[in-house]
Amino acid sequence: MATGIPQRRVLRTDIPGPRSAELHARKIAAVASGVGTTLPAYVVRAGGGIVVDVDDNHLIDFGSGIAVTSVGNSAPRVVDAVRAQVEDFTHTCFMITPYESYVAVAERLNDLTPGDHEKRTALFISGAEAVENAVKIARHHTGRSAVVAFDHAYHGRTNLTMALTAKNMPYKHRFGPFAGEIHRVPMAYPYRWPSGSATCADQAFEAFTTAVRVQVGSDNVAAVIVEPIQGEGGFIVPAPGFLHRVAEWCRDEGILLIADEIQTGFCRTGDWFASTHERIVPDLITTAKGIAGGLPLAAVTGRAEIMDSVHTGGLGGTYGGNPIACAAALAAIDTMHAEDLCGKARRIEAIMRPRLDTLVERYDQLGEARGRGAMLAVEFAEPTPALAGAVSAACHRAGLITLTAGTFGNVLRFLPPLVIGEDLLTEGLDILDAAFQEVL
Ligand code: PLZ
Repeated sequence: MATGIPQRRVLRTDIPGPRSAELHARKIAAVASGVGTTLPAYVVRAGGGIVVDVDDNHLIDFGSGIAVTSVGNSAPRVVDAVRAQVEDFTHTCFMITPYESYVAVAERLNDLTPGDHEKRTALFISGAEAVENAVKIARHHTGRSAVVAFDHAYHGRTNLTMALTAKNMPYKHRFGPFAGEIHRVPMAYPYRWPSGSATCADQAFEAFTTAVRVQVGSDNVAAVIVEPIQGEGGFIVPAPGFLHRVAEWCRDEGILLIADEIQTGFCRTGDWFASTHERIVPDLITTAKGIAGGLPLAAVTGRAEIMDSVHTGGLGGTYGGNPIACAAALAAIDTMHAEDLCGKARRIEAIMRPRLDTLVERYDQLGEARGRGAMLAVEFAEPTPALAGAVSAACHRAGLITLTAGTFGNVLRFLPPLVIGEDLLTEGLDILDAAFQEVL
């Protein structure tokens, strides 16, 4: 790894340290309080598995900025590509005078996403914007308006994507009224399925089809949108076979299946896309986050006949597929190939998963460990955020960046950069062990 940052944890002050505390006071005075901060250690540099703060603490990164820096922060190929692009031109607007890198990103996505049918791609800036556009395209193509989303879903913070998102606090509370024609159905969430995990897939599928047929009417439904592993909802891996059956049923009913792979995509789960594990070939796929090594880029990729049904000029945006973000994406995708980051994600799982299973065995308060590749989590049995928050805070104090998630805020989730060194990964897991000992 060419990052110049030594790949080891160094604690020089409390976390956060005094300089971070000063900056945080400025943040509180200047930044809208609605914009929260998980760990107020202010960053000056980052690379590989390390984040360096203003007090020169070197923190171990188990968050990747929420699954974004999968190739590592300032990954060498990304830095070179961005630098070269910034010197050539920074923006023309692809809708005005186009450039090759946008086309090349579309070609790569058409090639990498599941299914060997003909595809087209449109580029955007944020994940939420990609989801909005996938819904626009699905409605336009089908001439139907209803959209079905799942319990525990997260799809963004814009008006339509808030409506698609399940959880009230903090995402939706007092931000309504929300976009209409969104219908919610149960997710096959094995750990919390009332009659137990064995019956989960069958019963959830039955509940899904009944709700869509009886309450909405299949003919009215443009699309079903689903995260193949639910991210913010708590790294919920659907009961085996559930999504495959949903996909087949949708196809029979003429309903489009949108896979939101914004958090799961680009090697995170040990394959290019998590849909592959679920044996589904979505009609439309939304991507963002890991796509461009930290630059803002998002995409909708889908069947050519669906994507091309929209009239010219119907899709776009000033910055969508910005040339710097496209250069970064091409370099990030090259890095994923060259460094076999799908293999690295599986290796991370092989190291982390037994350690998480041991925690579950050791602590009654933990319900289960789950996830795939480098998208792993433990869920506390109690559906309240207290313990996950306390363990996460203990990790932060010890210099390990961890995140929580879950409808009940009771899930500790781990999203290390896929390039993280194994020593650092193990050290992070030791810190996690110690944090459990401290709190429980
Ligand atoms: N779809 C599956 O995970 C973003 C949200 C963080 P944007 N998840 C992180 C927060 O609290 O705002 C996400 C996602 C899935 C859509 C999105 C939205 O992507 O790039 O944040 O708009």
